[in-house]
Parts: sequence; C-alpha cells; structure tokens
Amino acid sequence: MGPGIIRAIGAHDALGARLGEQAGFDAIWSSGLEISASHGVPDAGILTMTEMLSVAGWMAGAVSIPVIADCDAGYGNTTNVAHMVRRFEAAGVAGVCIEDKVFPKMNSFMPGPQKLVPIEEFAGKIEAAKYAQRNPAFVVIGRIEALIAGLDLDDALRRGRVYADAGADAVLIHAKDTSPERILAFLGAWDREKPVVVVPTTYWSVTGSDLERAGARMVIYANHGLRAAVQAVTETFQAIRRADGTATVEECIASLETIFALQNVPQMLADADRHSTRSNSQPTDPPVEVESVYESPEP
Ligand code: SPV
Ligand code: MG
Repeated sequence: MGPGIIRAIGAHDALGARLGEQAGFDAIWSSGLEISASHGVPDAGILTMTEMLSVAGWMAGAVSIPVIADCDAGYGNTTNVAHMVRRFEAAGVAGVCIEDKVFPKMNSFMPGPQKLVPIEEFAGKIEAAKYAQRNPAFVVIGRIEALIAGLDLDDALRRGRVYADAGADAVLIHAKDTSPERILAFLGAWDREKPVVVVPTTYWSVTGSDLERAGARMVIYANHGLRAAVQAVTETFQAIRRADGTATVEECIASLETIFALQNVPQMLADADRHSTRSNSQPTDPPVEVESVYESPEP
C-alpha cells in the first residue's frame, strides 16, 4: 500500500466494479454481503467459495484497479485457506480478507451472537494464506471481529497484533458502533507497521480524510452500491406501476447508451471494424490446393 488512504467501494458484479472505477475509487471490495444479497440469500456462509470466486474473478477482469475479495472466514481450515488463496490469485484478484469468525459466519450487522475462533487458530490461517500465495504482491488482510463479538478494545488490539505478527499484510478492524470513537482509539493505540483497514458502515459521520488523519490506510464503503441500487430500482418499479407506463421514469434512469458504454460496446465495434478492415483490404492467401497436399502416392 502506498502513502495516503486507499478508498475502496463494495460491488457484487463486474458492472458495479466498473461504476466504482469510473467514480474514481482506488480499489473494489468484492463484498460477501452484496454478493449474497444479489443471489437472494443471507450473508451467512451459504454461497460457496467457488461462487464467490466466480464473481470476484469477473470483477477483476472488468477493471484495472485492484479487487480485494471478502473471503469470510476462509471457507474452512488452513488447507481450505491455502487453496482459496491460490484460486483467488489465479483469478486476478489483488488480495483477500479473512475474518476471525467461526464457520458458518454471520454478517457482522446481523442480530444474534457472533462467535470467534481462538486467536492462534486464526493466526494459523493467516500463515497458511501467506505461505500459499505465489505472487509476492498478493495481499492478505486479517480481519478482527472482536468489537463485533462484544469484546473490548484490548481484545481487538491483542488479536490484531497476533495477526500482524503472523504475516497479515494489513489488519481490518470492524465495528458496528454508531460513533467512530472506538475505531479512532484502535488507530491511536495501533503499534505495528502493518496498515489498518476500516469499514465505516455504521459510524458514517467520519470522512475518509478524518480516518486518514487518524492513521487508517484503507477505508471500505462496503455496501453502498447495493443499497443505492435497491432503493433506486424499488422507486422506479413503483413509479412504473403507478403510471402504468415508463413515461415518468425515462428521465431518471440510465440511457441504453450508458449501459452500452459500461459493456464496452463502442470498443467491441471498433475492434470488429479493425479486424474486418484487415480481411477486406489485404489480399487473401491463395486457397490451399488440398489435392496437391494430399496427393495420392505414385502407384
Ligand atoms: C461485506 O461487505 O460483506 C463485509 C463488510 O464483510 S460488512 O458487511 O460490514 O460485514
Ligand atoms: Mg463480508
């Protein structure tokens, strides 16, 4: 990670990732919550690693900024984590984030208890992830869920230090507080060189610059694309039902040209033109005389 805070935006498909890149974000967060919701299932360890990988791979292929994949608790034990790292790396994903929760994980904002794995068990997963990667630039983020699970700042710091020392390239401190106070306190007390990542979903009064000044190196706006889309689609569908037609919404929705641009249609047409120009303007090779090649042997 370079100097300055990295601003990442959550996405659940290649189109969302392109919108994030177009808006000027530095990285894409392949969000487990968004991907689960887009499949109509809870973010509770229901989708498989392969399903998450497929989406993350599409995103990585669609943008030129890094994609960081939310890999929940690593889909199993250290062996699963090692396999996971190799697969995400091969799919062109820049890095993964794993969290210290038990399988099946529950989304951090869901009501009900949150169970953590023992510190050393999670440190083993981080070691396994770092050992498995082939590209030295691949990033492994260790996510601390202590505050989410009802533990205190000291527990969170203790876990974070162990994960950083086990080789995590960064730690992510998560919280569902409505005030940034404890996250700012964590940043103030952090005593390792490794960067800290934050996710201000519920403590949204802070800006990226506030977090940067407090020492955070990456901020993830994890689910705002999904929530914006759900709101906009709901309103549009209701308006169409109310008006019994689309006249009232035409001005408010993206044009087909915008959609085509996001699909790279102009590029596709330009490429097709170039290649067809070549076949029209260049003399074609003389047809191969099949008979002469496969002459029957002299009797
Ligand atoms: C996600 O986007 O799936 C995350 C962040 O893990 S959160 O939903 O805040 O737990
Ligand atoms: Mg998640």
